[in-house]
Amino acid sequence: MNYDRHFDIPELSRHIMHPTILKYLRGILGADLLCWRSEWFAKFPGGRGTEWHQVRDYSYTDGNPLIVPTQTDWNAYIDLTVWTAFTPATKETACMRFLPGSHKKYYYDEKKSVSTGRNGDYQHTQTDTGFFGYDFSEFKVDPSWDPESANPVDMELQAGECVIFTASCAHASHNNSTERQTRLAISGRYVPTHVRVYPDLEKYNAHGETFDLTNYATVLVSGTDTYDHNKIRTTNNRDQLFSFSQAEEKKTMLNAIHKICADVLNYPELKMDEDFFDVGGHSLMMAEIQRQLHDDLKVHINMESLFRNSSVIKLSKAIQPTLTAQMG
Ligand SMILES: O=C(O)CCC(=O)C(=O)O
Repeated sequence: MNYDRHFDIPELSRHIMHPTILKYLRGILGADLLCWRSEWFAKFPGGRGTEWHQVRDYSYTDGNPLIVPTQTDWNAYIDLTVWTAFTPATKETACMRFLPGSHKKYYYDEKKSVSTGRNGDYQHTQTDTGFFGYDFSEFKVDPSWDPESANPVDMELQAGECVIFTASCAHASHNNSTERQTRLAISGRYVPTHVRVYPDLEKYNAHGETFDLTNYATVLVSGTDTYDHNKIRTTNNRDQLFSFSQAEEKKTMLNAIHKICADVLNYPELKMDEDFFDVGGHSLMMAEIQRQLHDDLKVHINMESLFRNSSVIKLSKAIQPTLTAQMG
């Protein structure tokens, strides 16, 4: 499995901290939150969809619970997954499917002993089961229950959109019936800080792999941790802080705007408050700046406003309301 790449891919380090994601998570789970895992899910052309499953504490993997609340009941909804489409997710390319209301009842019992998946003696990429090496239907409480008869809802998403759900809600994905379109999604998994993650485990087995937890840690994505149940990492493998603060966001944006303008003006020493027309700018260059702002930063500024705000600082102030709206 491709777990926890937010430690080594800077874009994912930032993705798990995205302000819009956190805004919604805080609204549901409260202010103090950990990201305990990220996973990516690729569905290649012709690939099989993920089988229906419902997960409470991830003990389906090898029998050990992986997330255990300390302040609420075992069956309280303490986990949220943010599944973000990095490519369009349609019925054809394997969008997610959910059974509305299914979180209120356990259709699957993850603690059951099953014959497939737990022996660890395989590579999930080489198995033909519907759940990465497991046959999740073996966990069904009532083997005759058919999820397809429980009114599944398809969740089609554009690239960049996400769906937030508790893994206790039965979910699956369609097959990828296309010939050429891969569907890629990243799931970020979050819990409140009172939850113990991988409690008392040094390693665990899942999907045919053994995961050593020696260097494992959670990331505090919001608020404070007063429980001290889990190791927390503040930087990724490149020593970059896990952070997506507004100040940092503004600085990043200012640098991005500066780079576009300095490149287009062919003037690397451009100062932040220097007027573009004083360093050789002309209307064709302004049109190119407008185009790159749109294509690279996804902000539109009209020509009249661009001419009135012809320095990096002024430009950044002029487009700030659009950026803030984009950040939600
Ligand atoms: O993307 C998929 O096909 C499955 C995703 C999933 O089951 C999850 O994120 O929990």
